[in-house]
Formats: sequence, structure tokens, C-alpha cells
Amino acid sequence: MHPAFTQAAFLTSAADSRGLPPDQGNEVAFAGRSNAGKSSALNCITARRKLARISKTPGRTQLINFFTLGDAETSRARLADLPGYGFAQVPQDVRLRWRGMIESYLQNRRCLRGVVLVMDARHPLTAFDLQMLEWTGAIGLPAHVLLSKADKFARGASLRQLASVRKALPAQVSLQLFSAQTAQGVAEAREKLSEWLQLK
Ligand SMILES: Nc1nc2c(ncn2[C@@H]2O[C@H](COP(=O)(O)OP(=O)(O)OP(=O)(O)O)[C@@H](O)[C@H]2O)c(=O)[nH]1
Ligand SMILES: [Mg+2]
Repeated sequence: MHPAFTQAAFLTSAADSRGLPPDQGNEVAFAGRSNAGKSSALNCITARRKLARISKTPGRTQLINFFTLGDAETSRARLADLPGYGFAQVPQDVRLRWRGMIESYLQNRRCLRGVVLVMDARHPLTAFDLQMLEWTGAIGLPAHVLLSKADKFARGASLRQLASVRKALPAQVSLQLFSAQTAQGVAEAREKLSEWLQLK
């Protein structure tokens, strides 16, 4: 593992495009439905249990939270924890605002190298997951899917789910099983991030 992962630090939170850190270096965004396990995946990948806030209340992360990897002063590698989408109890106008914010971030962020799309392995391929893949596909942005909470399945069942989701995804989208609870798949996820973030 590249040592930069465990030197992760919180950088800033953005409520809109004006709050984004300077558009330079390399950034990877974690997207996914509320409660899919984005923040947990981030914490697992950085081996920092309290880096990104985890909550049992979906829709908690309403800002884009940025984390630097490596030495915070000189870091050119960042992870962005996007607000979760598709939380039913959130009013329509709030949902539209989130959607607008994510869409504009994806389309305008020049330092963005790829999107990690986190899907609860038990409930993959929601309408918004497909929308996200359409956006990334349309702008030629690489996407990597984490089928999270794989620990909720027996091994055989998780492999069957992996194969079934694979078939539903565009060929250029990569996919893996992941569990923040058992750290299953963490090495594979770090490898993808190292490549995108050009960690050497
Ligand atoms: N069993 C299991 N539970 C997980 C895993 N990852 C996340 N969870 C649980 O799922 C819930 C949501 O996790 P979060 O990481 O906060 O999800 P999120 O996608 O960041 O959610 P929002 O910030 O609301 O969009 C928490 O109760 C986590 O403990 C996992 O790999 N296995
Ligand atoms: Mg979160």
C-alpha cells in the first residue's frame, strides 16, 4: 500500500462550487446512494476509522467533504466524499439541489480523475446509480464500482451478485466486492486509487 493513504487528513467541506478547494492536482470522488457505505469505504481505505463521518441516519453528509492523502502541506492527491443521493425522506427541493451540485461538480471539476461508485451489494443499480454512470460515461470519466457490505453475503452469493452486476454495467466500468467491516477488497480499491491519483 502507498503510505499516502494512511496520511489522510480532512481538508475542507463544500456546500457549493465556491467552496471547492483549488482545481489542481488529482482528485477521486466517492459517490453513491445514501447509506451505501461511502464514508465507511473511505475510512477503511485510509485505515482511519474516524476520518469521514459514518451515521446510521441516511442523508447525513450534505456537503462534499475533501481529504488530502500524503503530507497535507504538499499533497496533490485528494478524495472527495460526495453527499449521498436517493434518500426518500429528504424533500424534493433538497434532492434536486444535491443532484445539481453533484452534476455540476462532475462536469466542471478538471482535476477529477475518476469516480468510485459505492453500491450496497444487496441493493445495487438504483436509478441514480445508472444516472451517475450515464454522467461519467458521457464525459469520459472512469468509474469503479464498489459492491459494498459484501460481508452481508456468504461468499458464493457475493460472487454470484458480482457476476450479475458485472453483466449490467458498461464494459469500461470496473467492479469489485468490498466490505468496510472486514476490509475485503481494500487492496484492490487502493490499487485503483493509486493509479488514478498517480501515487508513486
Ligand atoms: N456490515 C457492513 N455495514 C457497513 C459497511 N459499510 C458501511 N456499513 C454501515 O452502513 C451504514 C452507512 O454507512 P456510511 O458509510 O455512513 O454510508 P454513506 O454512504 O457514507 O451514507 P451517507 O453519508 O448518508 O450518504 C452505517 O451504519 C455503516 O456502519 C460494510 O462494509 N459492512
Ligand atoms: Mg457518508
